[in-house]
Amino acid sequence: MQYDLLVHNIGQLILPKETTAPLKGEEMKQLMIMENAAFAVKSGTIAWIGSNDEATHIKPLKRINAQKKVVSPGLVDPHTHLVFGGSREHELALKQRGVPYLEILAKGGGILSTVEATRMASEEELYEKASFHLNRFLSYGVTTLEAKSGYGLDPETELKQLQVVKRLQEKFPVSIVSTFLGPHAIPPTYKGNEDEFLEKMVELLDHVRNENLAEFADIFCETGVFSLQQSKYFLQKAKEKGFGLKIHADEIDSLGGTELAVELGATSADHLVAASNKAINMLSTSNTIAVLLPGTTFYLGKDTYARAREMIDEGAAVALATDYNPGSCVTENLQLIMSLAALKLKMTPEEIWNAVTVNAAFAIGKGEEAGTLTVGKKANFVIWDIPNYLYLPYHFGVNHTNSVYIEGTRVWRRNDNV
Ligand code: IZC
Ligand code: ZN
Repeated sequence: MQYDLLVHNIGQLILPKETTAPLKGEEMKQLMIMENAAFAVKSGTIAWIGSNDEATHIKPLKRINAQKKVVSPGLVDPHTHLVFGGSREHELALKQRGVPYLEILAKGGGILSTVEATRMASEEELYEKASFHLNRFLSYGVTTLEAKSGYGLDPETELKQLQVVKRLQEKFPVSIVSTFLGPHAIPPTYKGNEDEFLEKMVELLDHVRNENLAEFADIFCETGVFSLQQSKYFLQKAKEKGFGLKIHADEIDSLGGTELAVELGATSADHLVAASNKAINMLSTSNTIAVLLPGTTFYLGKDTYARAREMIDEGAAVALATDYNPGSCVTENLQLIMSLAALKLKMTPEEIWNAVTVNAAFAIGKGEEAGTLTVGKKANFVIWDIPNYLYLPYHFGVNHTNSVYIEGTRVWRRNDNV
């Protein structure tokens, strides 16, 4: 076959294991890699994978010498709040004075301040701003990500956000999965009438579904936001209407959102810092993926992190994400999250790579398409400026990306002056 591209002289090719379900427990502890590898691309798709020796017989149209570097699938970020107006740098001083996240929200700041800015912004402004940050994600090696709405809290603005995601999907090579997070906070005008607001968001689900604006539905189940009962009501309705389910669960208080996620067969339960023993046990016997967000715990200045070790050791599937948002985790750097996972969640490098590739892809319903490098899959990959896969979480806070390819085409490259 005449291949378009051959990537050869790869020191370590991170595959990871091809699977039809997320990697759980013990499976997460093994990372499938090939040493001295090569692979070929035809029409944007991986067409051949083998040893560097075998590759000497291949005469492609174009070749890339990976110079013994590490190559992995494009990273997958399964939890971001990509589209929003404004920023909240003024809240940093409040945080330094010890004002809790939920108190800032209760006083009309936090999420509600971003809601105001998002309502004021035009669709064009939101699109331009999100584009800038999406490109930054790409520079960190992310080729697939999830993007949530939730800064509108009214039909018009929620749809404006989802429309921006749709335009980004059409315009950018990055693959974007859209999530409707209408019940992200209670708008001040509905204080005391929370159920009425929730009903409005349930009604909006139909429109979102009919217009194909989101694949997943999500809710913020937390003290002072939505109760466990309200979360159950909303997610059940979303399930009936054909949405995949996600939930912001047990981030600050242990309300039982993780247990609810398992009961409803949610694709993922996210945060889980305060998840109970029972919740961890339930996760381990389900296919609901624990999406952990250690950047958020770090940014909120908390000492207690999600119990990743217990989750994995008991047999759960864990993925990692940035939670990129203007309030509780302001970064697009998924590589930094990988370091925090090593340092704070005590995850091993093998578990971490699985958590940002194969498991992250399953956490957004993209397990068949993204997260692994196999013959037949899209040639979305990253060449890393690191000597081996252990190195990435170890050397923290910088960008190790050498170059990023989507469907065999280079979409980002490190400037040699950096
Ligand atoms: O804007 O604060 N936790 N939602 C739930 C967020 C954090 C985003 C924000
Ligand atoms: Zn979030």
